[in-house]
Amino acid sequence: MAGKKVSRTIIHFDYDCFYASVFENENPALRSLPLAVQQKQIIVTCNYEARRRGLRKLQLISEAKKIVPDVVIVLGEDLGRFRNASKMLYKFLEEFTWSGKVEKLGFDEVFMDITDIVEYNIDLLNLNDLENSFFNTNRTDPTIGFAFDATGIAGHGFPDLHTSSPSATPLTPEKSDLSKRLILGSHFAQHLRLRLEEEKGYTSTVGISTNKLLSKLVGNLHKPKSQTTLLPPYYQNSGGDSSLYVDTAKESNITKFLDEHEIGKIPGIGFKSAQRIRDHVLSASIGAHNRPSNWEIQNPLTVRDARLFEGMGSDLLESILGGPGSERGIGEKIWGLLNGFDDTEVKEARRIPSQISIEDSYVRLETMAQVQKELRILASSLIKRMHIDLVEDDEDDKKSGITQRWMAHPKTLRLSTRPRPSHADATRTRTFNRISRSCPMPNFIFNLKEGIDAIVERLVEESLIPMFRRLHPQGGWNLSLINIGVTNMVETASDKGGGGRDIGKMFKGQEAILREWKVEDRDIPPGTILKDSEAKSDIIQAEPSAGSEALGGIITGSEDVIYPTQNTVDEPGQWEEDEDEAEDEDYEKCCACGAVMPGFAMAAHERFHSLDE
Ligand code: TTP
Ligand code: MG
Repeated sequence: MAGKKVSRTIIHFDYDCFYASVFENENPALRSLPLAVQQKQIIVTCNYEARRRGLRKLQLISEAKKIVPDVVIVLGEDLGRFRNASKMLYKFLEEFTWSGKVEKLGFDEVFMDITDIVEYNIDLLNLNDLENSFFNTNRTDPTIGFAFDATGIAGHGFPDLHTSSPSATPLTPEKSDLSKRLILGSHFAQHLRLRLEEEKGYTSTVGISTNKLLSKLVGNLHKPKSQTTLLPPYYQNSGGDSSLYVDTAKESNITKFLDEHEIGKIPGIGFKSAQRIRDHVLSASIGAHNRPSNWEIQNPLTVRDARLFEGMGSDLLESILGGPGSERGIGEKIWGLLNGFDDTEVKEARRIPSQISIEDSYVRLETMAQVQKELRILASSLIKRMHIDLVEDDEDDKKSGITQRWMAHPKTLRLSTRPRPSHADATRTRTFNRISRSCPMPNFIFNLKEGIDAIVERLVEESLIPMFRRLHPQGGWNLSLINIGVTNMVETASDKGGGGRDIGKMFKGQEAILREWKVEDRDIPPGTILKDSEAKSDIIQAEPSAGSEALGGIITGSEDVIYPTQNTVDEPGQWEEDEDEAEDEDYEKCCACGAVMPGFAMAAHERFHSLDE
């Protein structure tokens, strides 16, 4: 361990058959039945009773009914219940951290950095009586916590101590600081898992290690209702001299564990990057001529084969993956991931989302009347969502009659669309680009006295339609998606009694502040109001995004088909690199996770990947 920083203890939660569990918690009678959650014609997930009887995720409803005729099917198009459950569970876990470092990935995964709690409890260990240890979960009350046996880990380990060679020594706290941290981390993880099950009714699968990458991956080894700790020895350096990864790799369980994975399964290595690495490494041995399309996808490449390929390292990866538009330092980053190195922090829990956006996809949207109608629907959802996420009760202000206040003001309004390419430029790889326009947020949106309908009407007429016209100055468009979002959040002062906290006060005296939010009929030049992170995505910009045109194939009749899956897209999961790829006619492979499903299910699946709060 040549790392500069103290090694962290990170745990990763993945709730078991999440959507199905949400329904089971609403109606416990469902627990003992085979239960499947439907979106479109697909089972997006099913409970373990259904899995035991042969059903699986992303199966066609028609197939599922053949296999388990008495399967209970519930509709999962309304994402509200999943979002709420996800938030509730996240808040529950957050209560247990001291650092506040709890990060959601999508609806059903959570990372926690428990380094501080674990360190604190290591100091409390009585090395003479490890079997009767007590884990203190509350610094201010030494009686709160749980008893545990600190002579070994809770749950499974990798390598599996029961099946590996006799030379594999059990993990004991005497061995190293890392051993202690992992033992304590595993017991704390188990405690959280059981509390989550007992108090909230959700089972989960957990991974325990020293970074996000490893904890997420190692958890997958034992599902469901289980946990796995990646056992020492760990050898890796902290970056910089990347040649050391290979030198010390031999005895490391990190390498042993990662080496068996296909490179596309490593979070952080996107679909296209994985394809390029496969292409490079496999071409060298097989030869590049006459390869069918999708050749790289069908030819897996393990982390080991990539890592040990001649000349492999940051520089070679940079030459394979770098270039215009690529992330800076991509070679070094990916080389780190192949060696189990990931120094990304678990982000602190946010009270306020960094953006809120609502979108819907369409078979075809090609008249202004249709667009206007859709903008109204989306704007209404957006404003309701803003009220839920950004407005709180203001206990202090009962006298003035204003009982609510904005916790944050988004300063930018953004409209994005995804036009379909015309037939002439539609290609087999079907890359769809989003285009966007942004403008400062109009201040009437913050009015809490006026009804939502009136605000929606003004927003559509005064902001969204003018933005839309500038985004599509010429006719002849045909849209597959519209997204409206608010970004650039500015938190209002949280000290009670501070000025400028609610809109009533602002309307009275804060012209200067409001001026900033006034709508002007112009685009924001890059770098003025937007922060760096937003500047990247706000001005007209192309974002590659997975294709959904296969939807058109199964929906006939009205051309103005609106899907009931209108969606809140808050912060996209950070490990997704969405690029587009079409497989054969009936089935498509997801660019982000590799799941294969009928083409028409891809749009819903794509939105699933962009779910987050
Ligand atoms: P997963 O964690 O992939 O699945 P899961 O939690 O249902 O099952 P597991 O026990 O194997 O972890 O996804 C989380 C939820 O996201 C899942 O319950 C349903 C939803 N989902 C979609 O809506 N569309 C999809 O394509 C997939 C894969 C999942
Ligand atoms: Mg899950």
